[in-house]
Amino acid sequence: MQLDFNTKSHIMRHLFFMLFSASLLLISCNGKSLPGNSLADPKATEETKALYNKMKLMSEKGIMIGHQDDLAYGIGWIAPNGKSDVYKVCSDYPAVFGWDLGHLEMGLDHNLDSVPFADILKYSTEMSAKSGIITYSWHLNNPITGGDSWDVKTPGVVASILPNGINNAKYNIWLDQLASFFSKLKDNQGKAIPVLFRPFHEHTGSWFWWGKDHCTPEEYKNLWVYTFDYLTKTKNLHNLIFVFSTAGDFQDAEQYSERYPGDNYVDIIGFDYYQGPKQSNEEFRKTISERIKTLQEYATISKKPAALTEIGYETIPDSVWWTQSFYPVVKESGLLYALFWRNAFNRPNHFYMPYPGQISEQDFKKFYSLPSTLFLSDLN
Ligand code: BMA
Repeated sequence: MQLDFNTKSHIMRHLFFMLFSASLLLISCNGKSLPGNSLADPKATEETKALYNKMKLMSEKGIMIGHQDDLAYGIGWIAPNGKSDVYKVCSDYPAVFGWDLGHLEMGLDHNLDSVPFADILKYSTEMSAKSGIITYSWHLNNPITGGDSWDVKTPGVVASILPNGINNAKYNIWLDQLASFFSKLKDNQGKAIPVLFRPFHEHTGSWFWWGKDHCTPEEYKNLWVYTFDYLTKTKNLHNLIFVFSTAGDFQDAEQYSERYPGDNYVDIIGFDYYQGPKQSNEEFRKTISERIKTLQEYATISKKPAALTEIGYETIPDSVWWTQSFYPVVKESGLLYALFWRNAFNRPNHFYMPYPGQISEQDFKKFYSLPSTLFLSDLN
């Protein structure tokens, strides 16, 4: 077929654009090749740096699969009478273990989902010794009302805990409680265990007191920087990898980063996203793919690796969701990990991972066998 000059130059432009986009994608997928992407904490321990680098290297092999509260409870069991729904289905543990520190600030023994902090410490130590990645979120109470994270009736909560705010001293005590927990994370040689810390998440929504409608972007950023400085400088903790995570409601990179505190305070960027009960698989794939694309654009700008910091489809009502809906959107995404939310023992139909007999069990086994889905045994 003869091509005229205009058509050829159009094809050349197209090819050039494709090559250019592909190289951008490669750069953003390959944490290693990004310049200046060391940890935000300049005093981070060698083990913390090693973990961060390992996570980025692993993302070249595939995506690490995580589960919230995996070892504490599941469908029909609570520890010590049972273990990991993920293990029961595929005879391997998740690569990433999520835990929540909500209520630690109150000096309580159990977190807001009834998991003893002593157990969280034990599981974190055990699993990091097996190369598992530990990540903590923090559904902290409302320091003004004493209500929970979802208590958004009183305005000005964030401002009240910042320096010169009436609750600043209280917030410092809360951070002391958190720091005391973090300082107990020690390996068998007495070295600090590196962990991911993801505070003040989903702040682009307004359901938590630190959310969009309850503080200004400046106040949110100040809160983040204050927390970072307090833990790393005042408390001298150098085993933390800081994860910034929005809700899944942003339209572009500008909106995504409106409350981003700065490259010197963040190590990993991400967002939380769930397939809704009325959302079709097609709609889910389309929306989440767009969000991941935007996230990776910002990953390139900020030179930070990216992750799906919370994800799932409650009750997994689709028997082939893992291989047909979730896998296609993440398989070439370059994301570090995807953390699936908890299999609640105390809330019927609040689960995000299969368990024996659940309708997506067989599909999850196929998903597990794919070379680019990474579980605990892939990390050694
Ligand atoms: C939410 C739900 C709640 C839980 C909270 C913190 O998404 O799972 O039941 O208390 O996370 O883990």
